[in-house]
Amino acid sequence: SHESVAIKLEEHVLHLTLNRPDKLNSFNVDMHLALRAGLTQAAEDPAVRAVLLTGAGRGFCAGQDLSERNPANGHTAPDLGETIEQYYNPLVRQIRELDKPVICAVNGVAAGAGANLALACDIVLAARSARFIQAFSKIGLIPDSGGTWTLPHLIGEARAKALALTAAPLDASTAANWGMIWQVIEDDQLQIRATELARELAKGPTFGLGLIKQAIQTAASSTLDQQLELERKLQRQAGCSEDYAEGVSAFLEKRPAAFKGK
Ligand code: T3D
Repeated sequence: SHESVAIKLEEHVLHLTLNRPDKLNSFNVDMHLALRAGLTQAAEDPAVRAVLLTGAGRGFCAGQDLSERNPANGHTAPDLGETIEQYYNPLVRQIRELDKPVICAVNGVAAGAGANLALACDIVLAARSARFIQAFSKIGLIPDSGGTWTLPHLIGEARAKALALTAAPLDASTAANWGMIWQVIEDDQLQIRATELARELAKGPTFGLGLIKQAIQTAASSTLDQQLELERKLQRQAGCSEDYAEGVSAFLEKRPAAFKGK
């Protein structure tokens, strides 16, 4: 049977592969619901300790499936506020609120909401041939899925505005040089390297990694003083974890740590 998101759990990594390759993995309702279900599984299943999001075929994700928005098929304009609220915003919130690392392997073009979905993830690797396109302005829309927030935070207002206003494609190495993503990987190595990274993180102190993610995300809206207070609170929690005790013991015994994720 055809699934619009292929889901597989292997070595504590939940692989979520957008799987509408002949539509460049653009979003229809079915793919939204499938991805949402995958992210819910990631949150609820303790066996999941990292997520790897990628796309099948030559593209990562081309954003909204525009064939579902063909004006010729309807008399009134769709309420995009409603589709954003129902479908796009929940995905971004799920990724940001998940207390486990989310790695994104951008295997090809990432356009519109597809680009911003990638930027919502914690660590983004991109294939050398991948492109990021804020395609929205070409059809009269604005960047959504958090793009107007992630872009200026990651690359600054000047670059964010130019990308969003012009819809100019950004190649993967420029994206990495600008600090928009973590690394560029040669095309034929991307899935291998992304899987290695995800498996490595999945063997990590998952509880502590979740706290790191939370702390860094909170910084964007905090003063230094608030952040120092948050660090104190979260470090207290981390210090009570089994993995902290194991990490210190392993260091002192000069052996690799065997983390349990709690
Ligand atoms: O509506 C709401 O709910 C609001 C939310 C909006 C969120 C958004 O994401 S809005 C932005 C939507 N996305 C776009 O505007 C991008 C449209 N696609 C493109 O500009 C290009 O396809 C790409 C730059 C991504 C890739 O170009 P290229 O030349 O590599 O491939 P292509 O030939 O254009 O596409 C291959 C096929 O995929 C093609 O179908 P065909 O001709 O082989 O039958 C193309 O039509 C299809 N495809 C690509 N993107 C979409 C799509 N079909 C439907 N919707 C798409 N977004």
